[in-house]
Amino acid sequence: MIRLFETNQIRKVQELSGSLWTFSPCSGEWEGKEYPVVVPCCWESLPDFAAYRGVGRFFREFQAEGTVRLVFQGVSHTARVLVDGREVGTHYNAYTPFSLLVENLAPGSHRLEVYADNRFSEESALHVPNDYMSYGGISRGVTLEEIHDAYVEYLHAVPVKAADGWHLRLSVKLQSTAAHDQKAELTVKLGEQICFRREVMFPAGQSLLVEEDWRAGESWRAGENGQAGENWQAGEKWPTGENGQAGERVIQEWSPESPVLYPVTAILSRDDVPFDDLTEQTGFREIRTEGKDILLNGKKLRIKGFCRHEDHPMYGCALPLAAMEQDLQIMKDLGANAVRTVHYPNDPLFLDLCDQQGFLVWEENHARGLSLEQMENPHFQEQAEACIQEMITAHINHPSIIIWGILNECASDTEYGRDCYERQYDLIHSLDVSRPRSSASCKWKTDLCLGFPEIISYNIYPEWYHDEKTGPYLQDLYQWVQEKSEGSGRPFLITEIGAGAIYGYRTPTLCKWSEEYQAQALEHQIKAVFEQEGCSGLFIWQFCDVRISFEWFSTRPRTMNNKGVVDEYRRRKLAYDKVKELYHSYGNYR
Ligand code: ADA
Repeated sequence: MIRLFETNQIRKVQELSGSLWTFSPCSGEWEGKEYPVVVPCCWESLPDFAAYRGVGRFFREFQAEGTVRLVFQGVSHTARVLVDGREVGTHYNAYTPFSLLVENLAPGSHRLEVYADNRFSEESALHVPNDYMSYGGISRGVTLEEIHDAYVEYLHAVPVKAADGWHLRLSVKLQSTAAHDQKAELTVKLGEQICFRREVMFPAGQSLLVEEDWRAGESWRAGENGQAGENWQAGEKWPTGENGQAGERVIQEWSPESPVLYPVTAILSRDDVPFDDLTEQTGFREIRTEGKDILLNGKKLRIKGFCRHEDHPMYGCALPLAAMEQDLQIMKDLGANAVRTVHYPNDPLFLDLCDQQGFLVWEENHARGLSLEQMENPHFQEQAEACIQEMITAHINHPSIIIWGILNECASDTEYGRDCYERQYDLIHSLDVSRPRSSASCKWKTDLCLGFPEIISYNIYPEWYHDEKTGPYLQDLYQWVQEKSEGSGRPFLITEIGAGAIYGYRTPTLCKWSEEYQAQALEHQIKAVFEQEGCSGLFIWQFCDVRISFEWFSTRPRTMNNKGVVDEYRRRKLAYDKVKELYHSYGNYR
């Protein structure tokens, strides 16, 4: 399963994941041996490969003819893709999607091979030995699409609240695969309501961006026959007028309390015969900052969040839908309303779950704790920026995403680092101005980048890495930010706070690593953050214990990051009930 809704009614799409492939390691003791695996799959899930770092080959057959588009939601971390033995493309970064066009396939069976590489090297500036695991494999879904001589590459529908009601800023990227110029009709619909229809001219083999501002106003009319489209997801009856004809409806806002989603579809046709389409979902909600507040639909938001890695002892980073939903259920049970996708863009299925269930998301590009030297890697800028580009292009429609983050705990205290932050913030704005931007800093009062983002965010660990009391420590930082830094007057968030505990380690000595100590530290930390005037909330570090790179063993018992409120099997630690009580005692708004 790739998405929670049907993305295409006309374009033929075949899912290649969710089925058996063959995996074969390319080095080591078992080189060349073949294993059946169900993709998505991290090879660490296989008994012999729990610690394999290298290249792995995944292959299977598929039936197709003509031009096809292969879409990979994520291969960890570097992919080389071959069809019938011929290389058709490569991609770097486990956490962003990519697609490849393969033309002129003869009718019949073809072989798809994916070489996934999870080694660390200078070529990989973002996947480095780190406080989380860089798994190996095809970690997210794969599809095969049948393409005609032109197709919709993406459809962006960004809601904007204006004085005259809701607007949708629509951008449709079209791609021609033909050797000659051609014409087609492009229609974009919200549900069954046509937003616009227009003739488009494709220069041979080129792409085309069609943009339109569609005004929904306060109300709008449903389709002529009064029916909802087949993709209608809002879970409610489509409005019909008195005689069963089209009815009037008021746009319903998306919010945590009422996460209403609307399907948006782009259709390409010729002589009224449709030949390609793409459906996305949107939610009408407004997220912006005003003074020191983050406003969701005009209300002052209180974030009660968790940092969550995509990590599971049985699946590595390739979590199946059921495991994703279980994580969401646990976070909701804990009283949380938000998740931070540390430290990379997430699987679209998880974001779909958040959209559907009104769970707020801070999504960030892939980077964790890179030093100045690591940021000076010649590949760093290009890889980090490609990640932003791919993240926003793929995820801009998710109403659950309310903040774009960049460069967690990187060298924001250096001049070179500052240039990188500025470029990346600018890049986000060139792609999406509808959401505030931020970065989780650990640079205390030496951060040079606080003038760029709309929201100032800090990772702090009082009562864990040092023993200062959280209240005064936070107050001191907050005052410095508001009175002496370039971030003065902006919203302030705690993007990490927490303490470690080894599941099952109980002791009345209240020493660090015990469940008792973690529960006490989190109680102090959460209360201090919520009591800090002007602070918009926090993301607890972290949701569950996660595996880390072996190189990080020295400060990490079990070579795990043990700051989860649940352990890696999602078993509750003592802190669970304390966090639950505190999170439930504060509402979504301040
Ligand atoms: C940092 C970092 C996290 C994690 C955490 C910790 O703030 O952003 O990825 O490493 O510290 O556990 O120390």
